[in-house]
Amino acid sequence: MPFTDRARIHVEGGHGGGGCLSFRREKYIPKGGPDGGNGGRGGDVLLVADPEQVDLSLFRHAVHHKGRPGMPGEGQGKHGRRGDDADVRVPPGTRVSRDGEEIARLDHPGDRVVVARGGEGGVGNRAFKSSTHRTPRETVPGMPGERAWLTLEFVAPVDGALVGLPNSGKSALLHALTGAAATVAPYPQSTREPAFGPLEDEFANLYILVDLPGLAEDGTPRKGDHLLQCRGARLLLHCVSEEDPEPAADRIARVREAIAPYRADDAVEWVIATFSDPDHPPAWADYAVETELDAGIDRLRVAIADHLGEP
Ligand SMILES: Nc1nc2c(ncn2[C@@H]2O[C@H](COP(=O)(O)OP(=O)(O)O)[C@@H](O)[C@H]2O)c(=O)[nH]1
Ligand SMILES: [Mg+2]
Repeated sequence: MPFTDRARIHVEGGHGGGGCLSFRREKYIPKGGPDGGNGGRGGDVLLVADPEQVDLSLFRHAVHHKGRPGMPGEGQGKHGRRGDDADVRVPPGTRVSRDGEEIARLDHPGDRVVVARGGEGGVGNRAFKSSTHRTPRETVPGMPGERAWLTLEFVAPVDGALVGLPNSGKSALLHALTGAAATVAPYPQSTREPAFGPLEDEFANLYILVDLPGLAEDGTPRKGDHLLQCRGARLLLHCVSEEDPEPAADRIARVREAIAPYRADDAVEWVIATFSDPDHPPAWADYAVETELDAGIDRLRVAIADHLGEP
């Protein structure tokens, strides 16, 4: 299943159970009083942050989520049971919006939020009895639950993100830094999926890096890009190939513009020259690597860990 960081789901609270119309029937008592009970409330739909979920791919097929209906009231004054809630499990790091407005964030495991309330249960005829109204026949039906279309957005908990144009050496660098196997190939757009890799420092601290292949050659986001994942990163490693004949400044500007809407405002960006010589980095770069020769990788790894390890 491809990595999924956006989903649309429909949620609907359970219908409230109906109020009951009933009169007591007992032997030798011809006209028993009203005894219809109330209906139970419908179940709510909740989103629950569950660390076992790693993305939103479940919701490619599971679109509709409903609370269970409340049970109707019964005779002998019995109230209907409340409908069960529907717990919809999302990965921690999920934001929820409705009509373009954020309504909830589930950042930590166990966070939960009601997104559609179940309908109120109805009222049975017993509740309408009074000294002047001894045989009420009125009842109130159960109410429908709330419904809504919601947009879910998931940002994976990463520390750093590798961004850049196709063929700028992102996947090769992720592999060199973390050992994670992202597809490395000498043709653009060979990878469509973000790849995650753990960078380990000398104290066995782990920092998660993600390779984001979302940009096209011209710097525009491609369909199915996962640039949203930039938002989680505190450090952006902007890979720029020194082999490319187009001026680096132009390419750098293009990528910055493309990721601007997604990146966290306080994220730090480093320009990493790839296909380069770590001993003679170009003026426009913060770091330089020659990934094929494993040159400059250790220095960069230490710098990344130092930066991310700062409180
Ligand atoms: N010589 C050299 N080749 C590299 C370097 N970085 C990447 N490559 C090669 O360039 C091609 C594209 O790299 P890749 O990591 O797939 O680029 P991506 O599209 O940004 O992920 C692959 O064949 C890599 O092996 C580098 O620093 N030096
Ligand atoms: Mg790649």
